[in-house]
Amino acid sequence: EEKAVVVKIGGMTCASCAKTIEVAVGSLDGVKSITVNLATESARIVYNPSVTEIEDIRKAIEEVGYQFLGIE
Ligand code: 9UX
Repeated sequence: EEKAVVVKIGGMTCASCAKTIEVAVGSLDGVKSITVNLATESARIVYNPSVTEIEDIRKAIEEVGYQFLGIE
């Protein structure tokens, strides 16, 4: 089963920031895809909630230095 969420992210100022988040979250088990949108400061993430919880995604974003601002 897959779930799609849009997460608001703070602290991104360039395309490299977006790429860093894509790699960090995209490498988590259970994350099928992530598309970061710098302009809207958000990311659309498709994942399997029985493998990776939203809490794990929050931690991955914070570990690389950005803010998890909640689910849209
Ligand atoms: Mo470049 Mo984005 O240092 O923080 S990765 S601005």
